Amino acid sequence: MLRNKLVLAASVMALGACGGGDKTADNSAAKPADTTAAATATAAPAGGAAPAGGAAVAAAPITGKTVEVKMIGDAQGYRFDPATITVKVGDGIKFTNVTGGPHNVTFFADSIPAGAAAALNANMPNTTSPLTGPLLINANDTYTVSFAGTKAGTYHFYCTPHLALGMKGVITVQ
Ligand SMILES: [Cu+2]
Repeated sequence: MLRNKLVLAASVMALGACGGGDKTADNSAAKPADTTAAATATAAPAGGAAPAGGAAVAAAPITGKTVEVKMIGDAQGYRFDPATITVKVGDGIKFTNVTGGPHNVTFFADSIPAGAAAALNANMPNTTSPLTGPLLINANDTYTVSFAGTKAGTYHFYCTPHLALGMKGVITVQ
């Protein structure tokens, strides 16, 4: 009995090891297909077809100043400080998790200038879904959004974990 268990355990371990190995093998095996797909995708725009849906908009780096905004959660509530910000096209905003995180930066898709979503989304690193920045878990974690290549107008935004607690703000881009 004991011996069978040991053999079984060894088999499971071996399977586990194989599983890891298979993963690598699968990745390798998938590469040729991926390369083909990439080559096809690259060839399509070269053929004159425009990239669909503006998905291929490139990130535009900050060319102007960077405004700092604190993300705070304390006895007085959850807030961006300042919550009303004015920048110019080309400027950026650096959000810093000061207290009470995790916080993030999410834009209301229906409360930004028409046609601005693709450029804004491209300027948001590591989005977890469209116009949704990653969670800043630790104090002093920062998240910077460039407004280069975006449109003038008002951009309403909020912190996903604390929206219900009123953690939101508005950016005016001139
Ligand atoms: Cu928050």
